Amino acid sequence: FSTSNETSEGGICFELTEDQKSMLDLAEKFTKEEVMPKAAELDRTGDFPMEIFKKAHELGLVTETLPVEYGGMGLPLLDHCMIAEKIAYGCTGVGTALSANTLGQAPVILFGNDEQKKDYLGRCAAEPLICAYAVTEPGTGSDVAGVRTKATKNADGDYVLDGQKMWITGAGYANWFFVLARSNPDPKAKASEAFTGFIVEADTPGVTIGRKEWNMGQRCSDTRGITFEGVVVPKKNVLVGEGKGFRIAMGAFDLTRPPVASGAVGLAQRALDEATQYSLQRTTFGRPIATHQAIQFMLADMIIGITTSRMAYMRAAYDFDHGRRNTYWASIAKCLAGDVANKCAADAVQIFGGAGFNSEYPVEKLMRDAKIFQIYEGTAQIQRMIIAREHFQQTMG
Ligand code: CS8
Ligand code: FAD
Repeated sequence: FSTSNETSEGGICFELTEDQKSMLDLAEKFTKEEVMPKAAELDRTGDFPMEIFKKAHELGLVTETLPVEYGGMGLPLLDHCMIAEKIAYGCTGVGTALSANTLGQAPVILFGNDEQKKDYLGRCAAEPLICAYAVTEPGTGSDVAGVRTKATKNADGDYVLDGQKMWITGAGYANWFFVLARSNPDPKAKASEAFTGFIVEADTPGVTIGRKEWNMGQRCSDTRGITFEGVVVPKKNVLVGEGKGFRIAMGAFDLTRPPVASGAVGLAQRALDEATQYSLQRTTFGRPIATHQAIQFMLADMIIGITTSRMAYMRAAYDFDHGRRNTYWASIAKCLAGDVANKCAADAVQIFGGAGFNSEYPVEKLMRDAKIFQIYEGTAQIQRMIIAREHFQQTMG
């Protein structure tokens, strides 16, 4: 990633560059024209937003994080986060369907060799292809070291995968997967040495994709289980080397938690805007509800949450773009933005009163869509656990 948003003196700079402004204008226009008009229908049907994905690909709105040498735009993570916020404003179901590609690509962007990047990132840049990140299993989610999918070496030095994955975003449409598997059966082996990360072609014999899961919200985003039975993966598709998978899986989160946070901010901003408009129109006791202090305070709390979580994701992305380990800020941003999005959506429903509980109005969907931001990419509890660990590490050296 290249860097931007630095003053020549190296101080703090909150100004956007002209390139960033025009990219964000493009993302906003795209959201208004392509995402918002279709969001309610996609929520009802649960259909995967493939047409939207294809248009976004044409405009460079899903390839911006890919390095230039492999056909992408090589934009900083900060830019990707701000674009993701714009799209999430329109619909976080669409936002997740589009952004999940970055999660699938992250292990390859960060740890792939030239040949792997050329093939797997190159094809995503050239064509509107979906890829997915397959780590979670039916028996383990928060505890990644509990992954049981097995990788065994065969006589040719290739690997054979057996196991099951669950809740994998984009699995039904993916062209390839990042898969984390246990390659060292010794239960005493350290997590940082026991797992291997693989790139797996979706059409490899033995890969079976499960049914689409019908979730509470973000319904047009595709979520499925995957079964691996005797799936042979060539050794050239191992990322970095045997035993390096856990760190790869963790490193990917450092890249993807900031944009997940920015997606949550997009949803929270939408909740604020909807609630503000409604509060100006709806009258009770002879005046707009916007004039009641209780309503104003709810709006003010939304604003406080949105602006601070926006700054947190920007800081997390900025550190990443400057080559600094951003685990601490990525978890702060993801945790704060997830909680803020849920509070904002719930308060927007409150401000709408009875209409807020009804599916004809937009805020009911926002509340359903918000919940997942406290669960996926590491739950709110796991983010707090990471923040506390990083805090003690920094404190104790
Ligand atoms: O298990 C870890 C964790 O992060 N759990 C949460 C799991 C999670 O977030 N899952 C998300 C799945 S993907 C998803 O939901 C997609 S949503 C749809 C797409 C949306 C897009 C819009 C944990 C709890 C942090 C780790 O727990 P432990 O087992 O206790 O491991 P540790 O002892 O902390 O670490 C073991 C070794 O790994 C090294 N490590 C840890 N973190 C990092 C980072 N970078 C590099 N290395 C790391 N961040 C650590 O140093 C340890 O190495 P040692 O060699 O042992 O010292
Ligand atoms: P569990 O780990 O069983 O946790 C259950 C509860 O216990 C949670 O509240 C959790 O916070 C709490 N808890 C667990 N451990 C602790 C602890 N040590 N201290 C305190 N509380 C704790 N995964 C992928 O790999 N790829 C994807 O693309 C993907 N997409 C997803 C999309 C959706 C819509 C969903 C629902 C999930 C997705 N996931 C994906 C999985 C997601 O990351 C996990 O669901 C999540 O990490 C939590 O894991 P779990 O469901 O197993 O819950």
